[in-house]
Amino acid sequence: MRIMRELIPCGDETAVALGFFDGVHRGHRAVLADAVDCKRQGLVPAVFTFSHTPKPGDRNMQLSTFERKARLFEELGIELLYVIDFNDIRSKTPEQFVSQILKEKLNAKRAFCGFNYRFGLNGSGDTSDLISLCKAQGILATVCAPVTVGGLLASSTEIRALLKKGDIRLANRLLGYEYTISGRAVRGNHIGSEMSTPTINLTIAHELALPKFGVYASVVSFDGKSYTGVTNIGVKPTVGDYNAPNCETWMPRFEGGELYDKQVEVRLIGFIRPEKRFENLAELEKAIKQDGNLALRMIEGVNI
Ligand code: RBF
Ligand code: MG
Repeated sequence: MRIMRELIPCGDETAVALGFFDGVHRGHRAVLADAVDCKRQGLVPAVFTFSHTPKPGDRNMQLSTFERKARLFEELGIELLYVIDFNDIRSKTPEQFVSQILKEKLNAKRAFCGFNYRFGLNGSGDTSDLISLCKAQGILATVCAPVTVGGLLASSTEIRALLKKGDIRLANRLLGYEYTISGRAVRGNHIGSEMSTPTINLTIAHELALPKFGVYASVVSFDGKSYTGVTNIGVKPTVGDYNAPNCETWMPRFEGGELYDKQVEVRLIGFIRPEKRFENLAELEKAIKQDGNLALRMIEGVNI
């Protein structure tokens, strides 16, 4: 997938999917799939999106880092990604956006967007504006229908709310993949290695939405291998570690080995319990082992 960070012509005829695509959820996937289908007509499947410029107080809002988003686009068959600073185009009217960007830079023949798409100066353009303005430029624009899963609208807002409630299973169904925290393993406080449940610690990208603090059954991947894990997302009230929220995982079947600095992915599969303050470390250790058994049962269907 080619990534363009400047508004320069791409040189191809494109079918472009429009949106911010936070989370690349099932609703987004419908839009992206329509663009990818146009490959059969000889068009290059493209995405036009914005780089996020976080404002203060804007932390922990996004369902995907840019890196994950880009990877998901690529997996879905997108071949060209324009990721543009919003400030560079915010003053363009809907007409200018269509003629100067979709037509002149992306050479779009088809355009696809979600049912609630807005564009141009102050979001003044809506989907019917897109259709008519595109038509005037020889571009066929299509508005994709909303996607519902289990009676819920697949939307970033809905998914954020489900994560906050700890309903990871439904959040994952709306996403179309498992909510994932990834990063390099950092040093923990070493209490875990004294506790017979050594853990792997990841810091959580500051822009990423936080699930409800608590313990989750998870699948952990590194070095091309995957292990069942049990992951605490939170601030560890028992050990008084009230710093930034941490993602800490014990893998009951992992027999040790240095994990520090490894690139790790933690996929959250099922909610086990809320994070709480234990009376002492022995109680906490007992709980972690119990959590581990539950995770093995949930993910591998076994008891140990
Ligand atoms: N810390 C807490 O203060 N409360 C918890 O409920 C809690 N649950 C955890 C569950 C699991 C599966 C893991 C791996 C850790 C948990 N922790 C919890 C973090 C714990 O305080 C941390 O592992 C210690 O610092 C030992 O490293
Ligand atoms: Mg949306």
